[in-house]
Amino acid sequence: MIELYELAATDDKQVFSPYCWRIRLALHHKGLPFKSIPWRMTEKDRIAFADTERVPVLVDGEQKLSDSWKILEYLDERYPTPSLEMNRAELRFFRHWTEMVMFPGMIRMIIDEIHRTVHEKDRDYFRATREKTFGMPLEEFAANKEAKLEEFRKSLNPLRATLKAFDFLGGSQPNLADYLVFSGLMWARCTSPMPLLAEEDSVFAWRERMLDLFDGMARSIPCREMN
Ligand SMILES: N[C@@H](CCC(=O)N[C@@H](CS)C(=O)NCC(=O)O)C(=O)O
Repeated sequence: MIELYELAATDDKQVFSPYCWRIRLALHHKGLPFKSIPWRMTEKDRIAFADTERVPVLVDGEQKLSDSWKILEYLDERYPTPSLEMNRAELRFFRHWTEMVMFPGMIRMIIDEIHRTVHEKDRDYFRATREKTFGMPLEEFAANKEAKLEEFRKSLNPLRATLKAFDFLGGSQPNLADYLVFSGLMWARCTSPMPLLAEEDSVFAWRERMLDLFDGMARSIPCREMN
């Protein structure tokens, strides 16, 4: 069976990495059963066999793959039906939009909460590496959440406008665009108590539909969000 190494909190079931969520959703989309292997950031030795220090890592027989992007390409080539249904240029846009606009907009509100969520053995490592990256204490980086929330919600306007006309970014059914964006929202939902979406928002309604997919798979994951 396919094995997926995923970043987990103290609870093995609380998987929260947006990069791992992409793969988890793609596997469900393709109806491929897999075994989730919970992993923590300080367990580099456990994924060294795939020549990486980061998850996701996917093991499929002889194949040992890292990097969410390479894994998605592999899955669509090896298991073409049902397809993830996007052409490569569209896909690239959604990847870059999530990684360059959405994730940076979110991390400035949730990084202190991610620190509370990670497994206790990862906490010092997480603080040290992220404070080095951002050049300031996590709490300072995450200050003024309310003002940032307004800005973040505005950044979702293109998504909002699209979801007023379609149930999913893929049209009547979800495709990889939906999974890429939803994975980012799962990152926040699993790690932060602050609701990022207002209940009357069309993005909220879409997220509800995404939470219902695959028999409520994403809804069943332990989360910290309060709505
Ligand atoms: N470009 C990589 C990024 C993967 C990544 O950054 N994974 C994080 C989890 S969200 C990780 O493993 N971090 C370990 C660390 O920071 O040491 C991908 O798309 O797979």
